[in-house]
Amino acid sequence: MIWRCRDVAYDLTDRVLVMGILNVTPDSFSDGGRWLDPAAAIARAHALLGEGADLLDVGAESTRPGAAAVPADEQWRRLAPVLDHLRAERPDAVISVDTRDAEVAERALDAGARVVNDVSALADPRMAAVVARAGAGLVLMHMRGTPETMQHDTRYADVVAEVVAHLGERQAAAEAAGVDRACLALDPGIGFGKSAEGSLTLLARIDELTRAGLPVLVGASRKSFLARLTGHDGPPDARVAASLAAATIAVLGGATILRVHDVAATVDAVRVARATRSAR
Ligand code: HH2
Repeated sequence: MIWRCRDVAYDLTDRVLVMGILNVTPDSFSDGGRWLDPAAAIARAHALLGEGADLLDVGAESTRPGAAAVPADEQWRRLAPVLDHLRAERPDAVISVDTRDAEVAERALDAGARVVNDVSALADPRMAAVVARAGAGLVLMHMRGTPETMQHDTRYADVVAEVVAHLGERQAAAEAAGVDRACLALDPGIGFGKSAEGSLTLLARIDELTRAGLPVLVGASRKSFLARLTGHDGPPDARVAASLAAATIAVLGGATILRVHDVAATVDAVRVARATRSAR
């Protein structure tokens, strides 16, 4: 299985990618404000790459429950110095931009990004064309509503069936707009309009998403459903062990891209999970 992101083609037949999270935001749920200063963000990017991140997901808009949209200009003001530095210092590093805005995606692709991570799965009508033109990788994530409204109703008749159907429809829309199937990855959107039980069910049945034959990305890192399970209601960075358990389960279920805050620890967990999968 190949995932094509411009000039980079990942063979995910026997490989799991670790995507390190870099939130250049004042308000992200886990690390808000820590990397808003460009110098701190750039240092963090180098650290994540040093820990073994295969790619970096750089975002300038928190999508935690209840968060309001950040205007494209403000997103770009936060992102530009970080992307410019990375392009100059680490042109080999694969950068994903976490945005719902085609304008931000376009600017980031012009600045060397190779992936667009769109948690709205093409809500912006220009997004597919922007991605297609660049031949970039595209992550299509399931979310019901917007970050502002998504937790209002988290009931589903069958959460897995709804997510699979929605992502299938979004995949078809992306392809119809010219995005190469080899560039697509699917994501169930853990915590996006889901109850804790819904997130757990999606993780438990992640193999049902892999049946589309596309790479599956899982973003469970430090999310609140893990705190519900462990009973620890401390800060999100106290959820590392629980996140590693979730990462391991995702890999055993066939996920091939993990979006995480704790890269070094996840790289080790992935090695064990992958070896176990191969030893079956
Ligand atoms: N989760 C978050 C943000 N972007 N993208 C994908 N594809 N999948 C996810 O699960 C996902 C995502 C939320 O996590 P984080 O970036 O740490 O927080 P915030 O949205 O508050 O910045």
